[in-house]
Order: sequence, then C-alpha cells, then structure tokens
Amino acid sequence: TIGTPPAAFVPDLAGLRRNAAATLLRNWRGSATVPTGALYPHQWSWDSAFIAIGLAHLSPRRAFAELTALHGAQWGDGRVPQIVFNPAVPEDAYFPGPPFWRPLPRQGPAAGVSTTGLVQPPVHATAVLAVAERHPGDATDAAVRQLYPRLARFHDYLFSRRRVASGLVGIVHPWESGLDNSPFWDEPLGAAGADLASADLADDITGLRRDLRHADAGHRPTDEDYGRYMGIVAAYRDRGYADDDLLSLPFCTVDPLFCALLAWSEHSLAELARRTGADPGRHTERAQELAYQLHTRLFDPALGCYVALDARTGRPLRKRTVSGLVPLLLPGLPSGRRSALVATLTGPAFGLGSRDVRGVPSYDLTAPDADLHRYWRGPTWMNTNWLLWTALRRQGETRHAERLASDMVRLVADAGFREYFHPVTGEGLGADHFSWTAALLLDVLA
Ligand code: 9YW
Repeated sequence: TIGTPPAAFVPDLAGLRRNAAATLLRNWRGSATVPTGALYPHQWSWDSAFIAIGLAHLSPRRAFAELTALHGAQWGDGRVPQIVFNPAVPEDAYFPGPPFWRPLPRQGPAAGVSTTGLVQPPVHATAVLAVAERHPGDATDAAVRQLYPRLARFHDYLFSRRRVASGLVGIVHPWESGLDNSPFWDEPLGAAGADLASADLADDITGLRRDLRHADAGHRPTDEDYGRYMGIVAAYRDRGYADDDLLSLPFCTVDPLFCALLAWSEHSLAELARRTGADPGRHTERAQELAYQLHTRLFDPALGCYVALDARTGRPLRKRTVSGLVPLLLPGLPSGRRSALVATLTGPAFGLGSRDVRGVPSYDLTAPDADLHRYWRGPTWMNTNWLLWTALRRQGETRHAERLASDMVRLVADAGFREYFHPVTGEGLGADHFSWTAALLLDVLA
C-alpha cells in the first residue's frame, strides 16, 4: 500500500502563546514566579532571569518586579542566592528547605529573609538588558538605575570571591552549575565521596526528598547524588559560607556554561552602566579577560567543545555536555571556534537538524553513560536550547537557529510546557506547567 505522507506540522501559535502566558500567570505568587507549583514552590535565581525574558513580552513591569524581588534577597557580600524561600510555604514542602541552610551568616541576606547559600549561573544582567531594550522609556530607565548597582555587586562578588584556577570563576556545588547531575560532575563527586564520609548525612534521603513525590525516580538525580549534594552543602555551611580557600571545599570546579554566561552578562552590564551614566569600561575589561581565559584554557579540540575543570586537581573533565557549547554565545570567538562548535552541535553527539533528534540534548547521545530520561544526562531542556538558539542567531547561523526554534516549538506543541523532554521521542518529562519553558517559548515566538 502507498503510505500517506505525514501531515505537515502546523502549530497553533496563538494558542501556544496564550497557554504560555497562562502558565506564567498560574505560577506568579504576588512578587515572583515559582518554576512550577508543587515541585519548586519558591523563587529560583536563574529561573527568574529566564522568566523575566518571557515576561518582557507580557508586562515589563512584572519582568522588572521578578528581578527586583530576587535582588531583595541579595546577601551583604553581594551573592544573589540560588533559592529565595517563600515564608508562606511550609518549611518541609521542599527539600532541602530553610532549616538545612541555617544558620545564615552575618554577611547573608537581610534579617527575616530566608535563602540558600549558593548561587546559580548569572544570566540576570542579560535578562534586564533584554527587557530594557524591548521597552524604552522612563519606567525602564528607573528600573535599570535601581537594578544596575545590585547586578554589579553580584558580579563583583563572583569576580573577587570565586576566582580559582588563575582568572577563571569557580562554583562550589553542582547546584551552582544549574545542571545538577551533569556527567561533568561524576568524577569530582566520586572524589568528594571520600571527603564526605564523616559528614552528618541523612540516612533516609529517599524519605526526605520531596521531588520524588512529584516526579519519576528514574528521571531524577539518584539518592547517591543527593547524599553528596547534602554533604557538600554541609561543609560550606559549617564554615559560614566563607569563600576563603575555596580549594579546601569538597567540590570546586570551573564550568564553561557558568563562565560563558558571566562573560556575556558582564557585556550586558557594560551596556546597563552606559545607560545609567556609570563607567562601562571595567565591565568590558572583565568580560574580555574572562572570555580569554575560557577560550584558551577550556576548549578541547578533540571533543569539539568546551569542558569543565576540577579546580582541586587541575584535571579537565572531558565530556561533551550542552554546557560546553554555550560559549558560542560570546562575541569575538577565536578563529575557527564557531565552525568547530557548530560541527559538534550538528554532529552525531547532539544531532541538531537530524531527523531523529528533538532540540539539543543535554548530553552526548553517543556516550555510553547517556540516559535519555534522566534530568541533565540526556533530555532536552528549553533554557539551554534558548541559549543555543540565541548563540546561533548572534553568530549568523540563521538556518541552524531556525531549525532549533522549530524543534522547540514542536516539542512544546506536542508535549506541553514540560520541565524537560526525551531528545528522541519528544516525550514530556518531569514537572508540567514549567515557567521557563513557557517564558522562553514566548521569546522564540516573538
Ligand atoms: C533543585 C528550578 C531548578 C533549576 C535547576 C534544576 C533544578 C533542582 O530545578 O534544580 O531542587 O534546585 O536543575 O537548574 O533552577 O527549576
């Protein structure tokens, strides 16, 4: 028999936009947006930046409110915390909740504000600039004047307190990378295991974990991962979240996505400085200096992407993860770098443009330890896809950018506003009604 050709895919764009807006409205809690209702009932740092990029298409006022609320929890030392806990939510609704992070130190948030002691990738200055560029006017100028000094203090903290490995900026926990169980961290976490043997770890991690009540255990980090996550936090907490002698912590690495987003956002900060009459020069210099270190020390020509570094041992962590493609965002790439990254992106590891792959997976599909259902070890996520879509457009790779945008739209049209997606079947995974999926889709559709 003659097969019927597959029906052409015609997404209902107006319906998608409407549902994206409804998702963001549903997750708004009065001053900020939760990533998704039951699983993550507080405010997360880099989620809020992505959410603001989407809110820019609905209400610039709300976009600025989102980031103003986040910066209201900024620590005395400048760090912008990974999670701002909502005091109206029961302390055991999320694990590890506020009690685990206490005591917060003197250089912590204002009295009465409850947060974690970690940070997340700094994409906030870029988000503020994106909202500002879309909505010129007095209200925007006022919001930028208010936010610029806070953004600059966060970056000052990172550049001054988190410098490791001569000039690169480090992270002290897998949660700080935003890609918690990325294969990058297997080796340093394995090594940390020994250091953590004496840490006061909960013996019933499964019982404590709230995520397992809302998502399939096979799609989440393992209990062993969680045990180590808790141990690493405990070591940092017990020294008052002090950043002296970072290499003596059980985990200290350099992540290409974190450094690339910091360099990119530092360029955005230069533009925000210009708008407020402050000196853009120091931001541009810092951005260029960090990018130089990233390009010369973290690119792995044999893998065709950037890799992470274990700052404690100096060893490169040689895996192909989506984080190692994100430096494609940066202006002024060394010669040949753009084509090398695009070749990796469109080759068998990530499969952009191939018939069998949906969006850009979080990890090398050809790696023996890829797990296409498990969180950051294979599935396709909208935030990293949005970063690469933006990168491809900035580098003039229009055809690849268009293909990626259509994959993103199709994934959501087929499976909904899910937290992540199976990179081959497109099956929706993790939570539903996920804020950054909705927000970034709005931006792609704009
Ligand atoms: C956690 C909220 C966060 C994201 C992270 C993602 C996950 C687990 O969810 O973290 O419990 O914090 O890995 O990038 O910000 O969406």
